[in-house]
Formats: sequence, structure tokens, C-alpha cells
Amino acid sequence: MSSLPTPRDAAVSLVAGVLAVAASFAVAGAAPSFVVSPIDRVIVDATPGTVIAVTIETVGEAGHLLHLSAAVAVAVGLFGLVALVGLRVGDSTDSPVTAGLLAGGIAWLLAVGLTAEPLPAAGPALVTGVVTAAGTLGTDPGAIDPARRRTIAAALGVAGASGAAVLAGGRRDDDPLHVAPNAEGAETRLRELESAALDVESDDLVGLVSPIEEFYNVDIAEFDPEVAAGEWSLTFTGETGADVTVDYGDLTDRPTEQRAVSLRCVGESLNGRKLDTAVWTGTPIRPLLESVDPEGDCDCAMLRGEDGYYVQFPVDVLADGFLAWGMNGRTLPPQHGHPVRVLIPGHWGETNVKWLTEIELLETAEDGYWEERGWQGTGSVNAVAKLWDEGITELDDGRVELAGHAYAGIRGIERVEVSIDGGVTWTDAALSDPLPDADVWRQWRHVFVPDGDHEIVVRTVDGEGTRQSGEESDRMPSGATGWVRRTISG
Ligand SMILES: Nc1nc2c(c(=O)[nH]1)N[C@H]1C(S)=C(S)[C@@H](COP(=O)(O)O)O[C@H]1N2
Ligand SMILES: [Mo]
Repeated sequence: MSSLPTPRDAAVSLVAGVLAVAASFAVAGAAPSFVVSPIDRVIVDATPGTVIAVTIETVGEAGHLLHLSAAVAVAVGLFGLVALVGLRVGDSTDSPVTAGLLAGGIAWLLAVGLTAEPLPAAGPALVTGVVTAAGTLGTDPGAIDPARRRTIAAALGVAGASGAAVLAGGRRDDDPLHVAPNAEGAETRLRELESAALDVESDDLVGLVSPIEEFYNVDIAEFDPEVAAGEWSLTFTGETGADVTVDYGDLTDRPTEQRAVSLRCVGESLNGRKLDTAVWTGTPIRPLLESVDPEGDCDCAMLRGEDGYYVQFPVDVLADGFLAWGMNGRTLPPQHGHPVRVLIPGHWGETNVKWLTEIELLETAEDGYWEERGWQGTGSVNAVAKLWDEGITELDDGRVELAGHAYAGIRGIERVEVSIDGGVTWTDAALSDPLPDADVWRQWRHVFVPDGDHEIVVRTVDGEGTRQSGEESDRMPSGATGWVRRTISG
């Protein structure tokens, strides 16, 4: 037996590795029980912070693709190695069945080791076993009697096909978007926001509520944790007077509110699209926090999510927060933190921990995930007035409609000012009706008669009378500042 893989070994291992990963995906989908998921997480965790900050916040989806491909390659390699071991044993025992069983067994252990999920692990195990056994058959046509070869090949085919069918049939229905508990009032709020919205010509510009499918998404990991509502609980730990754990039933039985809340990511560019609004169903944190009696010296809390994310900020800020289990009337979708997330009024998106599991009250302050990586995104959001592409519309009568959104956290929006001459003269834009909610954006609209080229500039004045700073700064570390400028040519 040579120690270097033969061309057959290499080919069979590659096929086994690729098909095993494909089988795992077929069984698990993009979930934590997919074998690539834990590898991806290790890669993300091991990547230096500065690189992560750049890939996630700048390259965006491309950065995710990069570490995802690396994770897939590692998974293919691991299952390929297992097949290789099986092939060697098959050659020395002259038994495809032994080879298949051994490779299948090790592949199962590997998949369980990665995902801790025994049932979905059967997918890659079965495929690795079948491919390895089939590969062993092809070793040396003289070695195994042709009739026996045919029987074994047929048996392998049947075993593979029926196993795949059983596993595929067992794949769970993972549509968790049901009506959220106590979300009756959400429909009323959604209608209220619809009638407060401005009548804008553009069909593509989002209104006051972002549809769930269009709501922006920022995650440290590629795969959303799967947390069943029935298995979820939140525990207050650390410097508490009393340890308190609440489960989903306890939480949704508490006094419920429907709040319109906007979220904005500190990592977005000035005119970026990581700003959205939903009507959230949930309950205030303050009474829960009071029952826990925070005692730590730094008066700060570390919040943790099931995906390993963590962020730290003052208990005072947390006390104004909201624990949400509903989004636009539905249960929270997986990508927005199912079953429960935090919403912190007026603070950057990163404070709004998804898949929340633990609130630890601290003795001394510690950095959160993004702060360890150079961001300072736990404070109040910067004010911004947006003008996205779809907010610029030429009307039938030749005029141009400019429309967008402005947000300044809990300071609210008092005014949006528009300039069509590069900032020399300013006009107040029309605004959507004010809402009773404390932390929500407003829409603005301005129509003008174009005359050649125009440099459009938009800026907002918040509810405290402070005009948005025109000074341009980078998004890192604490959010972009400046006024959105766009040139349109006549
Ligand atoms: N558990 C967890 N919570 C998280 C994150 C995360 O990666 N994991 N990302 C944070 C960041 S940076 C932002 S901007 C918001 C985005 O929320 P969304 O994906 O629901 O829009 O969630 C925050 N909460
Ligand atoms: Mo963010």
C-alpha cells in the first residue's frame, strides 16, 4: 500500500467529500446541523478582528462568501479524508462492505462531532459509506468476482437511494413565520403606519414599515442559530440579587406592547441601506430587570446570543429596552433572532442582540464582540437623512420627486432640509405624520422643476433642534457622519 493517494483514491475521496457535504445540506438546509456551519463559525472566530470588520462591513456579502467557501472546502476535505481511510481498509481487507461501513461510521462520528445532531449526521455518513464502498469495488476488476460485484453494487444503489429518501422526507418544515403571541394589536399599528406614510410616486421606495424580506440583516455567522420557542429561555446571571430565568411562555404572558422601532447599523455608509423599521411585539425589560436587582459595580450588562455574539452597555440603557418576539405581526424570523431579541431605543443596531439567551450583570466593564474589533457602536445613533436611488423619480410633468427617510433615534425628526444647488439654498421637505413611537424614522419628500444639472444635498434637524453634522467622518469606529449628496443631470 503506497502512502500517497492514487488517482483513484483522490477521485473517490473528492467525490465522497463533495457528495457528503451536499447530502448534509440536503438534509439540514442552511442550519446549524449542516456540517459546514460549525466550521464556518470557527473560521469566523479565528479571523483577525480587523479583517472581519472589513469583510462584514465593507465587502458585505462577498466577505461572507469568502469564509463560507473556505468552510465548505474544509468540510469536503474532512469527509474526503474519511473516505480515504475507508478505501485503504477496503483494499487491505478486500471487502467493499467493511470499507463502506467503516467510512460511514467515521463520517457519522465526524458529523455528530461537528454539529452535535445525530439524525441529520446520517446524511453525510450514508453518502460517504456508499461512495467509499463503490470506490473500493472499482479497485481491481480481477479481485472481486463479477457476480458478487454486481450484487454489492445493486445493494449499495438501493441502500443509498432509500436512505436518501428517508432522510430527505425527514427534513423538518422550517417555516417559523406564524402569528406571534399577543400580536393582535400589530395589525392596527401596521395600518396606522401605512396611513401616516407619505404618498410617494416611486413604487420601489419602502414606506414607513420595511417588509420582513427586505429588512437588512447583519450577522457575525453565516448560519442562523435554530432556537425553538419551547426550548428558549433567558437567564440573568452575574451580579444579581436574585437569579431569574424566563421562558417563552413567561415572557409572552407579560404586558405586551406593539412598538414601531427603526434599526441602523453603525457599519453602514452614510447613504447605505442598513436602516429599516418594523412593528415589533414584545414587553419592556425594566420590570424584569428590577426583579433581578442588578448589583455590579460598573452598572453594566453583557448581553449574549445563541450564535456566540455579545455586547456590553450600561444597565440604564438596557432598562429602557424591549424584548421582542414578534415582527410585523409574525413570530420573529430566524434571521432576525427567533424566538426573542432585544431592542434598545436610539442605540446602534449592534445593541439589539438576536437569539438572546443571557444577560450578565458585570462587576467591571468588558468589550463586546464589535468593540473588541475596533468599533464603538454601543452609543446613540447618528442622525441621517437618506436619498436612495429609488427615491429619485422623474414625474410625468417633467418635475423631479426626491423622497427618502430620516432617523435620529429617540431624538426624533423635526425637519428635513433639501438643497438642489449643492447647499447654497435650502427648502424644508414635506414629512410623514409624526408617530407616537419613541425610536422611529420619518419619511420626507420634495418635488422640484429641474434645470440642467443639480447637486442635491439632504440633512435633518432632530427633535431637540440639533442639525445633522455636515462634517464627514468614516463609519469606523462610531458611524458615518456628513450630509448625503447626489448629483442628477438634466
Ligand atoms: N446574536 C446576534 N445579535 C446581533 C448581531 C449578531 O451578529 N448576532 N448583529 C448585530 C448588528 S451589528 C446589527 S446592525 C443588528 C442587525 O439586526 P437585523 O439583522 O435584524 O437587521 O443585529 C445585532 N444583533
Ligand atoms: Mo450593526
